Amino acid sequence: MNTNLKRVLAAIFGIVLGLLVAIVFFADFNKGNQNAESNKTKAEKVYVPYGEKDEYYMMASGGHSGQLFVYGIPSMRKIRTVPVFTPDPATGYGFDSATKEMLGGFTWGDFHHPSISETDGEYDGEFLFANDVGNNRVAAVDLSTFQTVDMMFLPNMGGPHAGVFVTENTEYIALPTRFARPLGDAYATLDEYEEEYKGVVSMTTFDREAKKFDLAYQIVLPPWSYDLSDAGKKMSGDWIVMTTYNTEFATTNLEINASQNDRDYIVLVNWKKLEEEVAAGNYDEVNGAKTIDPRKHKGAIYAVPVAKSPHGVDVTPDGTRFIAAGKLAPMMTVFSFQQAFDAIEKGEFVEEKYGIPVLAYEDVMEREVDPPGALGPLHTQFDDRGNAFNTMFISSEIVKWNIETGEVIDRTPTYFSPGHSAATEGDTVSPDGKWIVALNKIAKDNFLSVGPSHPESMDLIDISGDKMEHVMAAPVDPEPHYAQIIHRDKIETITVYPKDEDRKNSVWKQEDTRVERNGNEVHIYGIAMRSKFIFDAKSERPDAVTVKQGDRVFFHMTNIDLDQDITHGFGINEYDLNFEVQPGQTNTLEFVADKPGVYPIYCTNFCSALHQEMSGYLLVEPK
Ligand code: K7E
Ligand code: CUA
Repeated sequence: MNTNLKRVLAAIFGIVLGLLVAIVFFADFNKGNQNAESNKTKAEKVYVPYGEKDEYYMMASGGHSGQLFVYGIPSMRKIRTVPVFTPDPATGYGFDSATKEMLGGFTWGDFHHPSISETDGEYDGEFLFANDVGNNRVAAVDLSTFQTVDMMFLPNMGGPHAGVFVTENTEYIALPTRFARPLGDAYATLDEYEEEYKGVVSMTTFDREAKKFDLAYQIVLPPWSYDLSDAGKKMSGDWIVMTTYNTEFATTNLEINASQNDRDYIVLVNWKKLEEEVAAGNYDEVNGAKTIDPRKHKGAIYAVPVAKSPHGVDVTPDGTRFIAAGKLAPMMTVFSFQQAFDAIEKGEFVEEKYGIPVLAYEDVMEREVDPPGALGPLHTQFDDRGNAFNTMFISSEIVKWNIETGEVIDRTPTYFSPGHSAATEGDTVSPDGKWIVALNKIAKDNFLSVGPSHPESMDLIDISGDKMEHVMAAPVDPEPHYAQIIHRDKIETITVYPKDEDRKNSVWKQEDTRVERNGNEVHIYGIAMRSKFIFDAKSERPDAVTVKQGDRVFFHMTNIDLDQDITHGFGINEYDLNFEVQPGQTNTLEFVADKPGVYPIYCTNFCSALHQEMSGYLLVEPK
């Protein structure tokens, strides 16, 4: 080949290569531009300018951390961790006397389902209820202070996983159990499972004035496992519905043995009727609880078959239907309350199980929704336009479909494996259809790596249009199972605890501070204020206390700084103790001074420029 030809070919090659590079460059540039454009719109949707606040609170359960996580929506910024079932050194929750007693000696909990108190089927923003699958407790968080104010241990339960959910006016906070156990802490071998083990539903009430739980009654059901349940609304307001699995009574290798039957059941309970039974004295007392047995109490408990091993059942905002999500059967089943009521009225049952009349599937089922390729439906949420949203654990997506027609409207991927999702005002009679947050079990490579175990992830999805739009993802500590999202206008917090001169153990004037000895009990009535502790104003050193080894010591501390956000901490060096008093609060720390020596006391919560000077001494005289 002559050099001229070579040059010509090289020139042509160069031009072609240049064009290719240009095309690729511009194509990429365009793609980048488009992404930048859509990223910009997404960013604008979640950006909350300084000085403004998020529109919603998201109250997410903290799973086996036993805590409540509070997030702002749409920014997805974490605002606070509220300790509920687990002691928290940072706030001294579980260290001061009141919260220590409330925790009942337990050091962990497994919180799955938050439920905000309701009035007329709307979140009223006063309290939030929490279930502890780990240690059979129910708790209430006061949403004016974001502090846990009451907790009750539930007898006869084996992990109240299938709650909490509240009835329309918070008449009841319901908690069905996950695992069957013999009643009253009795012993029975697993061979006696079918006869001796029971599935129990706890119906608790909450007195908002006294901020106290009460166990109204328990429903004793067959040893099926109950899964996430819901309360009826409006026309179905007197009812609760619960899914079951392991109706096979498997006692080992549940993975296989509890998935044998093609159908399990949805259990329908008329709580109003049972309330009347209990009021009429028709109950048995077991281990301190009033119990109702469907074999003795007719006309209030029914079952309807459902596709195998359902995980969740949710009542539509208008209260006309309940939707079961299949878990093992890849579909959502829509059931009609009216059809169920009609069948009950006519007395049309296919069989009876443990005294529970079973309705025919065809009689109650309205529609099966089976989007192709959508696998592992778990839970259902709603918008304001008649649509349902289902999380698909296995195919990692959210499916939006129309409740009336069953038509699938949209599908959007999640990153990855969502359990629940939470829609804004989603469990009320009027969801507002703005946002949905997918609560994913697996984050994989979404965030900076922190080693083999990753955080969970939450996807924020805009559901205000026909098409869902995935806007952003945020990491979250393990593990929010469920969350509720409430509009900020419904939450009214206080800024300081009101000054109450009659409050037990409180001291408001410096001259009233004192140390009282009663046998080997020493009570210190003290004040915490910027920037000192006063245990006894009359003493030469008001910020030092001397006790004897073996004394039982009570520090009753009142924070008299009635100013927003001036919280004082109270740590005792080497005594493994710390607690806090929020503005206007009185708290007590009780312990035995069993270690002789000199122990510095200091404020652990940065409160002023002289925070470092806010300290004192505990002197423990050797025996
Ligand atoms: Cu589905 Cu405990 Cu509500 Cu987790 S549960 S996902
Ligand atoms: Cu009080 Cu720091």
